[in-house]
Amino acid sequence: MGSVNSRGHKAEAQVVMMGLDSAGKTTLLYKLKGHQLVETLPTVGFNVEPLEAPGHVSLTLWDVGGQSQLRASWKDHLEGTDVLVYVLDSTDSTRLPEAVAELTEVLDDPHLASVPLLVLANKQEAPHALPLPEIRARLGLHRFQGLCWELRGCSALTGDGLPEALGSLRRLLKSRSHCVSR
Ligand code: G3D
Repeated sequence: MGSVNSRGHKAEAQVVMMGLDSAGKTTLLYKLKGHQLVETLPTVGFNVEPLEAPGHVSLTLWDVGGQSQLRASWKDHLEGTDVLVYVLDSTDSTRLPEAVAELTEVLDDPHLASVPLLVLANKQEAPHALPLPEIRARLGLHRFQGLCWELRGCSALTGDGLPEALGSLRRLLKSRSHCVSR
């Protein structure tokens, strides 16, 4: 907490957003910032953006999966993370097991042991998107029941669910001092 983000604002919260490539992290970031949708390029390494939510929120984006060298470097940046946002592609049931395995691996990191988690099931507007209850079941995070995590459906494309996701983010930020180790 309290670091200076890429525009020189004092960040009040460090949010790390992770997910497999193509989950929609970059699109989400720009939608949350109220920007026009942009042609996205694959995220290489990480982006840091101040998010204009109440309080300056610094958002760092990481691709996870298939990049073992990068993983070694992003793990160094997890210290000081206030909330972890994990983005899933609801339309890609084939890669869901991979996404869940990566999330499980991420959550094993000691830097994230008591960091609240927001899972965003993105691309919910797509006709073949997996419904939220199915995603919840396939996440297998019931062992974290009662701990600080939430699952939300959203669409970075239409913006549906994003106000609720920001509400969850704020709630999780507030509750972070009460979160117990997973
Ligand atoms: P990443 O940053 O996680 O790698 P991107 O993902 O933001 O680059 O998005 C990957 C692709 O998913 C992009 O499509 C993007 O338009 C699409 N996408 C992102 N969010 C949504 C969403 O909510 N709904 C749908 N239907 N698509 C979404 P392309 O075609 O450029 O690869």
